[in-house]
Amino acid sequence: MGIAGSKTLSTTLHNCTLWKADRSPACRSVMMALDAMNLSLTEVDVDIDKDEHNLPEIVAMNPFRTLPILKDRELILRDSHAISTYLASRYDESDKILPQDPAGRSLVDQLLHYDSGILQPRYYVSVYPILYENCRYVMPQPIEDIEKSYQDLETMLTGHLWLSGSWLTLGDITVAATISTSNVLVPVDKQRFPLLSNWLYRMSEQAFFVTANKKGLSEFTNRIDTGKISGLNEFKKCPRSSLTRRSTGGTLSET
Ligand SMILES: N[C@@H](CCC(=O)N[C@@H](CS)C(=O)NCC(=O)O)C(=O)O
Repeated sequence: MGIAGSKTLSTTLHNCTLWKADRSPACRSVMMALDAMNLSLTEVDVDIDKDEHNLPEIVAMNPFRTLPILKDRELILRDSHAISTYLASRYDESDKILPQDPAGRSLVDQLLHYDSGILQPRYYVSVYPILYENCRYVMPQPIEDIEKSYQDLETMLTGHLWLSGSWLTLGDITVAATISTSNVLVPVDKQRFPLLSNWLYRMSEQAFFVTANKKGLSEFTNRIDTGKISGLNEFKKCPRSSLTRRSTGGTLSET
């Protein structure tokens, strides 16, 4: 399963483990990148709602207490953007989703910095009061800020199918994880942001979006709509492979 759903064989990264939570957009961006590159590794679910990201073994790897975390032999990375670019530059041979030429690469980096510096902080300001402070609504200022991002992205998409230009890259994948999640809180208005809305639809049709984003997104939506944690019995802190996740269409099942 590649970007266009091709049936090339998956490469298993035997030394790599990813600690992640499906409802987290940062984690889903890495999972989508893995699926787009046909890479598999061991995935371990960490339940943020049960505070598992504060367990000593997780904090030892990431004192910032955030997910995702990647371990490749002795290397530990604790930022989704660094993780995805590391995996792509080390293990992806296609040179497609992370171009090797400096100009193409800089366009992707630009989007990743935009996600990390602008989109993610605006998303967290909007969602944390709902997730952790019993707030039921997104406040007016965060709505305004998120809509400013939608306007930025609408401008970036003028004359382009993809945020990175003529083909889909890690930049699109990363932004799609954040925006598809922000969209649950502050819906992308089709009339005001037609290019962004169409781009999000195109992204949602990609095979990797179905296998790696859809389930976590509906878990997140359910959490926001009801305040409840869906499918509690599905949260298991046991390893499974990326391949298993993909073969079940993004749903969790035992290996
Ligand atoms: N810039 C970091 C952000 C990571 C981050 O903040 N992750 C969130 C989940 S999306 C988290 O772990 N939050 C902890 C919490 O909700 O308590 C990245 O992209 O990896």
